[in-house]
Amino acid sequence: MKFRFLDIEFKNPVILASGPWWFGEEYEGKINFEKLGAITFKSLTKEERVGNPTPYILVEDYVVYNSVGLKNPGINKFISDIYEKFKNLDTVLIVSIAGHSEDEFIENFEKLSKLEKVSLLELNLSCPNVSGGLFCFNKQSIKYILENVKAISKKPIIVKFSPEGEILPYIETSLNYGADIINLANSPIGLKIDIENKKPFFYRIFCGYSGKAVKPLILKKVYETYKAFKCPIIGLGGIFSYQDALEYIFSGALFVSVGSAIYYDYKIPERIVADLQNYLKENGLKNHLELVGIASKDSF
Ligand code: RRO
Repeated sequence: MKFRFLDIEFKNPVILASGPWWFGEEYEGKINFEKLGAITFKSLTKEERVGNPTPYILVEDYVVYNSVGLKNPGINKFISDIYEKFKNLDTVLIVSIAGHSEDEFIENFEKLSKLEKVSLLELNLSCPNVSGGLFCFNKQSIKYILENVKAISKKPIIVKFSPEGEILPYIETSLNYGADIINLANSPIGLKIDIENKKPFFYRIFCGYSGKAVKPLILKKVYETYKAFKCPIIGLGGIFSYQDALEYIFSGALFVSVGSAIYYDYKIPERIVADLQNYLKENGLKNHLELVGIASKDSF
């Protein structure tokens, strides 16, 4: 199932998404990270952030709501503690970068790109739970950040988008300024009402939501993006099984990323790897590459 892309060897196309597993904590010894194609740490900012007033997360049958607000230990602590713990794992490491300003993104990128075992850097331009987090809808911000980070390092860059609205023009800008991979997508923004208290459930009122319910919305974005640009895409949203993963791959995703599914069963990412492997074997394929975008070809 392994393949090379951007000079990096991936064991398989299954990525552990940024966010739900934080920095390991509760999942160490449960998720076998080395079975996965890559793992992405939760987004980092220059300074530690405590996040939004709790609750952070609510899990329902088909939706996971979150209002975490970029809670993270800050870059220095990540480098001294967390990176040290993970750096010798036999899987591809991806860091996710956030910031309150364009310049903070660049500063954070500069530090994180120096970490030898970090193979790819993801610019999270689409945090739904902090004010001003949606840099992905501002072409000037995209251009400024990408021009600067491209000048700092040759490591491949992922740009993570919101799935809401007309995103193709912003994806085009990202690709024009050197984005290597487009991540589709971050959590759309929704609302949860607490009917006992007759109030919004989360302190910031609106929240990100993910889980099974978001798959059709994001699959459409993957399909449209692949058709328009034939660019490398990470599909993320509602992937709970190898069948979900195949829908994304057939629509144009080169990678599939598993996020909040782990709140239901932390073995799901590994199960998807094993089931994809069986599917490829049964179909006489060495890896998934020739399946990418197969459903978006102009066949009808
Ligand atoms: O921390 C969060 O609230 C958060 C982030 Br940074 C993000 O990118 N996506 C999300 O759903 N939550």
